[in-house]
Amino acid sequence: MPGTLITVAPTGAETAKDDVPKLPTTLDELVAEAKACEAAGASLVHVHIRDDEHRPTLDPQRLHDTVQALREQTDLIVQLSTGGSVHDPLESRLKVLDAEPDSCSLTCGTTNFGDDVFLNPYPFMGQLYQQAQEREVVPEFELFDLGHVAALRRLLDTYGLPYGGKVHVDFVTGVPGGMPGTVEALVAGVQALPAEVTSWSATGIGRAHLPIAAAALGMGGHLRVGMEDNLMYAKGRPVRDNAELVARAAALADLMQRPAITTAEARSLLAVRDRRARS
Ligand code: KMH
Ligand code: ZN
Repeated sequence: MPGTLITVAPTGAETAKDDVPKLPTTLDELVAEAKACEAAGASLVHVHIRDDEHRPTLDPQRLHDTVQALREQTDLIVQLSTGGSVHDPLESRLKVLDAEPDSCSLTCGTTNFGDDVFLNPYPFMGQLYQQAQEREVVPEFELFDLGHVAALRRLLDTYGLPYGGKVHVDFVTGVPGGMPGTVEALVAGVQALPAEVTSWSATGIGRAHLPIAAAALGMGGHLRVGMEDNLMYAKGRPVRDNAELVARAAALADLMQRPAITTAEARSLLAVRDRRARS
């Protein structure tokens, strides 16, 4: 089995800074956290940004500055969320790629999201996918539900392969309204994947975090961890920072004899275009 790609999702859009002051919401906090996560074994960072009041935003200039700062100060693959928050309009989400990330998330269907709805109509997915192909941005297909696998298949059949020819998907399990964070649901999802898929990762929201990580490692999958998905390190013990979640994932991967891969190996696994400045 291959080594393990560790993705960190440090911030998300659904947790308030007031509730979790350790959440990295400023650019300085995000970059510092990203550096620590890279040192702990992460090779990809999934990014949501916040405004001066720590509220989720898709402000184009801020997105651009964030991509540049992460690219200058880390070697992580920079993946911007095109999901944003459940309140972001589709038009703003379609402008995210203007910031020229290495990768972008692309959710493969609408999902109930607690009391809200995370909207992803098929025409929006198609538009975003074609934009990613044209701009040579590698998508990570986010699968929140089994039906999303069918939508992914339709997308690949209709528009062909992503830039670089690799197809990487991420199972986001345990969202209230999506597929449960169980080993059974993950196995069903993996078994249904189209043949074009070259790599997959998985995350479990909240208490599903560790069982899903262990199952993914056992099945040859990769890992996503981070405070977007999990705010508790253990029962009664809040997460101190993202790096400790990455360090735990790396230790688990080591134990399973699938050590964390380097950023260079991750770039090759996902076939991202090299946008780093040459010196
Ligand atoms: N914040 C969720 C509504 C993504 O980043 O693409 C959507 C999300 C998925 O986090
Ligand atoms: Zn996200």
